Amino acid sequence: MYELLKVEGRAKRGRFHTVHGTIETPVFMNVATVAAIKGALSADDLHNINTQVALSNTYHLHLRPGDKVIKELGGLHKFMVWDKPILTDSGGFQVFSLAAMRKIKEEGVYFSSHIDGRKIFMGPEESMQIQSNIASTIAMAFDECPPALADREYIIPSVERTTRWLKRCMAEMNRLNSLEDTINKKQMLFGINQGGILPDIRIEHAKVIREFDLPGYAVGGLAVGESHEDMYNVLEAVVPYLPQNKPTYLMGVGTPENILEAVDRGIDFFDCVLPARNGRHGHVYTNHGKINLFNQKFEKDMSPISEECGCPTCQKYSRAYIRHLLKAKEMLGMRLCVIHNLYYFNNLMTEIRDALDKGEFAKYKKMRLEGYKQNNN
Ligand code: PRF
Ligand code: ZN
Repeated sequence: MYELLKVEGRAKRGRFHTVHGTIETPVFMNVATVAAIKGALSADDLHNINTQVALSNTYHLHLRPGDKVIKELGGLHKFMVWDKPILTDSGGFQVFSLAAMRKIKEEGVYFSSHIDGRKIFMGPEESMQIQSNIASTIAMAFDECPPALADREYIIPSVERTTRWLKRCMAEMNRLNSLEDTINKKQMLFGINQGGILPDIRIEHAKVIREFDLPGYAVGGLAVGESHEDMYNVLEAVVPYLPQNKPTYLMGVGTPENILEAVDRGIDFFDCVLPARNGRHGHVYTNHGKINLFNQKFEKDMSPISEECGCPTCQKYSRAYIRHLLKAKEMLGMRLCVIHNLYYFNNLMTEIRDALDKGEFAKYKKMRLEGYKQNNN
């Protein structure tokens, strides 16, 4: 259940109640694709950096260790020792981006595993069954994310199929939630809006799926290679057609700039691999742009990554030491950078929520965007 606490323009400050606790929105979900945050972070680390939601993946967990194994062991929360909300992506997107030899049919997608080449079929029912076995808090609908440059002729039938798949997801989730041995009988399903960068198709699709009265809706199919301007235009067009009294989730986005712009256009939930991936490469975020810790100029720099940062890394460690660890390929170097970066994103969302609470989001957004543009590192 979503409480809309405050609005400023289209920006929303909300609170989403789940069986695994309350999510304050806007929120950045921390990506744990294979039930692990890349960079050797533990569940304790996640608590220490104020993570609210972990995001995991149907496709990856189905392949390894297997969703049936996770179910037998009591579900993903118990398995990864994380008691707060978990959102699972449906597998559709990962099949399209990772698997080889995929074939899309009305019933679902046939593909080969990227791990051992084994042939696999996944349709809406399979995706729901896997997510039910994993027992995530929020399950995502099984959709098709069309390529960035797909034309109308490709997108229209694809979106229509995604709608038919959504109906099948709903029916299957209802069935699974009523079964005796289902771990999370209150699992929630979010629908996914598609339609490429074509506003009319986006709006038409939003009108259809909002009638399904799901607990939340995502905007998928963005950040797949289109310009930022196209992405913001789609959000401006489509978000007004998604329910304001429910969470909206922009899948796979993005940079701090993207997040500020998308919050301004009515988005509540975000996720992105960027902070963890950049952290593993020694690229760390500050209020004045990203810095590359491999840079020679940090060799003798005993200051923290950011003087303004409250993260566990910045309380103790210097740029010079972390740079040394990274160059020596010591795992601790990556770990300290990922901890800082995820904290940075989580803290950005805290600041966004505080600004919305005070009715000062516009001012906050302007201040941050100016800081990023300066890039005085
Ligand atoms: N669909 C699903 N997962 C996703 C996307 C999508 O379109 C995207 C697009 N940015 C990221 N993750 N199911
Ligand atoms: Zn820090």
